[in-house]
Amino acid sequence: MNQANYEFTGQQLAEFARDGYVIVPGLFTQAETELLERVTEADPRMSTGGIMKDADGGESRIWLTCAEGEDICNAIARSGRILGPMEQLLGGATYIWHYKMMLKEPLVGGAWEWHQDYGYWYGDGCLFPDLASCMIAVNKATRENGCLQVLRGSNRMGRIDHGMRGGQVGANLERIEAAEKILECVYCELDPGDALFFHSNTLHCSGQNRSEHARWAFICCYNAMNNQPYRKNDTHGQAAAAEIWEDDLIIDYGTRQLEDLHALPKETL
Ligand SMILES: O=C(O)CCC(=O)C(=O)O
Repeated sequence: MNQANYEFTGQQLAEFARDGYVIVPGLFTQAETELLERVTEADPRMSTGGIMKDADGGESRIWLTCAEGEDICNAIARSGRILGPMEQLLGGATYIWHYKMMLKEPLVGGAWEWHQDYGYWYGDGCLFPDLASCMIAVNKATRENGCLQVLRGSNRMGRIDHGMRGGQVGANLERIEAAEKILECVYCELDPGDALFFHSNTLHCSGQNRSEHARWAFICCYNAMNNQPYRKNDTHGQAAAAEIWEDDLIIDYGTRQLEDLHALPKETL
């Protein structure tokens, strides 16, 4: 895969409209994915993140930002391999809503409740569900270490009500149970560098990580330019439409970032 100007085929676009997700194997190279993993390990803000408890007290970690910068995260989020398909999926110019590292550590990693991302982005003032995400596996994601699960076709249900569950926002359980009876639950097992594009109304969740292996995933989320929140939002959204950056910048910025992180005294991080 690994092409700068990647575009979804008509078949991939039809699959996304029908199923609410598309998996692209090997969208990012081993070198790119390993570098992202090493930058994450070297930057305690990223590798520690904030703790999100699931309903059983399991702990997932999340580092989320929409900060602009000449770094590996922005270079990936602006890669034509994601932005090309995103513009197709969202019908034109898009901007980075946020990007985040989702960390489930071995043995202790927590679950994510069933939810639609638009379940809470609606609350941020976006009038339309014209947002989508691209999850990139940093290390191998399996059923055992809590890979993402999606309800195939749930993107066509429209937005359903959400409420608090544990420390997380989850979708209405009665609706989930009814949907589970008629929609297939797909375990999205991914190899490092594989990408999962999913719609903001696609119901998704993930299980706890009781395995010996970490499950880290980098997720870039986008909004259509013509769907900016009607009220001010300090947490999400970069200022301008995302432009495609040169592909080489992923390795260039990542390498420089890693060197800078290694050069910094630990207490300054
Ligand atoms: O990392 C996970 O397993 C869940 C991610 C997720 O649900 C989200 O980003 O909306």
